[in-house]
Amino acid sequence: MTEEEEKLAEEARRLFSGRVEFLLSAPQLKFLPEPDYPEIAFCGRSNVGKSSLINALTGRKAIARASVTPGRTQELNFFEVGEPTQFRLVDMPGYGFAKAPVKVVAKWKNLVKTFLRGRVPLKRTMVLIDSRHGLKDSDREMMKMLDEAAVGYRVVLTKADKIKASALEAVTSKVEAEARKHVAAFPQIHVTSAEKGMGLDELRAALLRDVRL
Ligand SMILES: Nc1nc2c(ncn2[C@@H]2O[C@H](COP(=O)(O)OP(=O)(O)OP(=O)(O)O)[C@@H](O)[C@H]2O)c(=O)[nH]1
Ligand SMILES: [Mg+2]
Repeated sequence: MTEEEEKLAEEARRLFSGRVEFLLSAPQLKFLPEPDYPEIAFCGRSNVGKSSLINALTGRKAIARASVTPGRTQELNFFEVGEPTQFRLVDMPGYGFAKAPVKVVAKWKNLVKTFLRGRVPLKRTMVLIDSRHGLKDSDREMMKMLDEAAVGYRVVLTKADKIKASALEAVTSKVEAEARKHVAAFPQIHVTSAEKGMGLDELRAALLRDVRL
């Protein structure tokens, strides 16, 4: 990290460890909060670790519910950061969960896509990818949708503690190479572990930069 990045990271660390409060859960678009603050959305396949990453970034054990049951997060969950509020984090329902009923999947998809495409205060979207699995077709579909809607996103590898360093290096370059082909994706990807805290300082700093755009 450069000196400027270090400064931003320090400020971000202070913010994320300060006030973080659950605001509301929106099962439908009509329940969205007023678009008063910049927002950062976290999306990705079911079980990829969205809720865990939000917990880890904010140093809370369970501010966003994390579970072993895929498909647990079924609404858009909003969290406010800062005193006074500086921005909001949005935990989204996961996609690509094969066992969910077709109707439920269609409902989530619609909710997620409509939100990501049309949400005015949305500053950036995090597309989370499980390090062990790399990019799946459902991720590519999501990335393509974000490209087409011109919604800027960062690709974030999760659960980096679960694989060997050599495998992690391989998946990182592979995903990075593919991200470079997507117009709305950041060329650099983030490698994280909610469990071990890997990559969190850099990601917090990047998020703070994004909300201030
Ligand atoms: N080892 C390890 N496990 C993780 C990490 N992040 C998440 N997990 C585990 O992965 C499982 C799913 O995590 P969640 O955070 O609930 O995933 P999610 O993306 O929010 O899932 P849905 O809300 O169902 O879409 C849980 O059992 C977590 O403990 C990580 O960095 N390392
Ligand atoms: Mg979740």
